[in-house]
Amino acid sequence: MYEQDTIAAIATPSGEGAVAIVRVSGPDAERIATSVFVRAQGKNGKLASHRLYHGQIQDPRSNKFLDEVLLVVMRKPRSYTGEDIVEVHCHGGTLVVRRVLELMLSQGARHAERGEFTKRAFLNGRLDLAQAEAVLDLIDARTDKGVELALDQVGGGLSKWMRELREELLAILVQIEAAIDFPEEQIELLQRRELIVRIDDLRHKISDILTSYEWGRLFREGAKVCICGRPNVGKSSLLNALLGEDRVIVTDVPGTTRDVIEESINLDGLPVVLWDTAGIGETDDRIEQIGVNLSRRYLEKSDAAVVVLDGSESFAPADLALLESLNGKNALIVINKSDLSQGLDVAELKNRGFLQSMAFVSAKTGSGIDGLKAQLRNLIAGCPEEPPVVLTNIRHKAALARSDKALSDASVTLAKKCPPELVAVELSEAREALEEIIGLINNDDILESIFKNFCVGK
Ligand SMILES: Nc1nc2c(ncn2[C@@H]2O[C@H](COP(=O)(O)OP(=O)(O)O)[C@@H](O)[C@H]2O)c(=O)[nH]1
Ligand SMILES: [Mg+2]
Repeated sequence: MYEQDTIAAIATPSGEGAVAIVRVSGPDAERIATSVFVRAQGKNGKLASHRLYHGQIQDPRSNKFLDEVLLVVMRKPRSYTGEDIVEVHCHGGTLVVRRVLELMLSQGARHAERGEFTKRAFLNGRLDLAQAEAVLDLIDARTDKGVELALDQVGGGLSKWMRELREELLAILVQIEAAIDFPEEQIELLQRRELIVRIDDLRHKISDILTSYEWGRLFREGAKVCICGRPNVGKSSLLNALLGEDRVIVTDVPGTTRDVIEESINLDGLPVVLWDTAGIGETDDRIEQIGVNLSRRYLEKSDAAVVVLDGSESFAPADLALLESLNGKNALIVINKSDLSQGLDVAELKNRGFLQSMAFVSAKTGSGIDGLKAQLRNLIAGCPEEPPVVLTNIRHKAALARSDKALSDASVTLAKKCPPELVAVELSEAREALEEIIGLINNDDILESIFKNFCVGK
């Protein structure tokens, strides 16, 4: 068990609230907290663990009462940090809770650093590193999916996979090491082949997990979709139709939208930011031209484009120029104004090599909008199935990629019949990268860079 001094901090956000919590953790937590706590109705005796007690906080130096509180002792190891924890639930309000904290500090606690409670939970083996980091993801989560993914990782979802990969890697390593220890037992051809297959298998699993990162990012941060097309094709109308409300001004005067308008929708759990841009096309108006340039920039930084064409008219050169400029970008062609008689030659689109999927809609009547939403979700999220494990942390991604690289090297080294020592070095590198993710190997730099992102009190 990792022993330290006793730390204290306010665990709730600053500002007004019904309740504010002071948290104390460490070997002296119970002594410190109970030395300033007076139970209601003069009761005393040892406090039971994991039970709330009603009473008051009193400064023993002045005998002054600071607040009426609820207090709970959580004795180790059944606590968040794995140490003795005391939490004091005060009345919300900045001053009261700060006084209670100061009192704890005057009794011998030290003010906690950022993330120090969670760091202790990690060092005491209550959480592994990936789980501890997911606590931060949970705090930062801004979408339901983000919460769900973070909760899964706090619960050890990712860690379980990492441990399994590591087990398999260790099993391979054992065989290689046997060949080192007993040099007369050369790695036979068959065994060599089998080892390469097992390494490649491992790499497939890692590669699946690596690709889930992009999926996770989209669901946590949301996808950015740029609605583009030449003026007056109905981009703003389409945004309104997707939102289900009249948010953007729609006129029949080309060039009405000059800024970029940003709105969010939720496509069956996938958060999407929609950018309605000025029309992209030739213009002599200087202000409109600024809008057009802005549109191009937003198009570039979007995850996908919705290219709107006016189905009631034939192609304009600007339509084709826009489609050509997409250059492999993830895009959906939306043919709007399906309520009017159609003048657009759809077959020509395919003949010209624009093979993106198409949606036929009327932003005016709402026809086709639900289908468009489904198509858009599919375009962005690719496989609609959720991967079995989702990588969300850039540190984990980098470590996994390192592990994969080392495995690939090991596979090549094996195939070249190099000495087993070389293979062992590469496999060990792959193993260490996996161990860094769950914190079986850690160093102070990694820990510091992780926990400095937490708030004080967590
Ligand atoms: N009939 C019909 N008119 C539409 C449709 N969508 C947009 N419009 C009209 O087309 C004009 C331009 O629309 P707007 O959304 O401002 O186009 P934007 O310049 O691309 O943003 C307006 O008069 C709209 O009412 C549609 O689906 N059907
Ligand atoms: Mg517009």
